[in-house]
Amino acid sequence: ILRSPPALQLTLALIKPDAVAHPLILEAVHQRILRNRLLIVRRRELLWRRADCRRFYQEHEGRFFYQRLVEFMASGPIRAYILAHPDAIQLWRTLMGPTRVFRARHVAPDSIRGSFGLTDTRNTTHGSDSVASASREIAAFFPDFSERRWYEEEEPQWR
Ligand code: 3AN
Repeated sequence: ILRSPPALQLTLALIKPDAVAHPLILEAVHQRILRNRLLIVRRRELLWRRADCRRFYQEHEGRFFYQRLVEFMASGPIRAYILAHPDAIQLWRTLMGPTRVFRARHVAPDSIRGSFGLTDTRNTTHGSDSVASASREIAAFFPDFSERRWYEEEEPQWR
């Protein structure tokens, strides 16, 4: 029986400056993306300006770690991906592990953050937490990207 494959969901993944600065960690995180069958739709490396960090993390404005987070995310190159998978958002968040590094090391020691996270701020990766934030975050990093055009013109080769 031929069944149509499930629709692909998109998520935004970031590899943060702590990991981009270390080629072996950068490569290890990239391999986890491939190994777990996440499809790499787009990818770019960039240096983030502070103003863009502030906007991206505006929901955390006022939290004790906000300034630290903005300084850190602008401190060196980051890598951004659009990833696709039927369950991309949840799958990538599971691969990342918990936000807090102490928790990550204890409850998910083999996760990305459990393996490579340095502190609660320098925790290796970011992933969108909902469909709404995925589309907002994808637009922030890939302003020319159109999900509809991708789905119609490029995605069919994967179906
Ligand atoms: P996640 O990245 O797991 O979705 P958020 O959205 O709550 O977590 O936090 C965004 C980022 O803010 C985290 N990735 C981390 O770098 C930083 N952060 C969050 N909570 C803390 C904390 N308690 N102490 C320091 N930094 C934090």
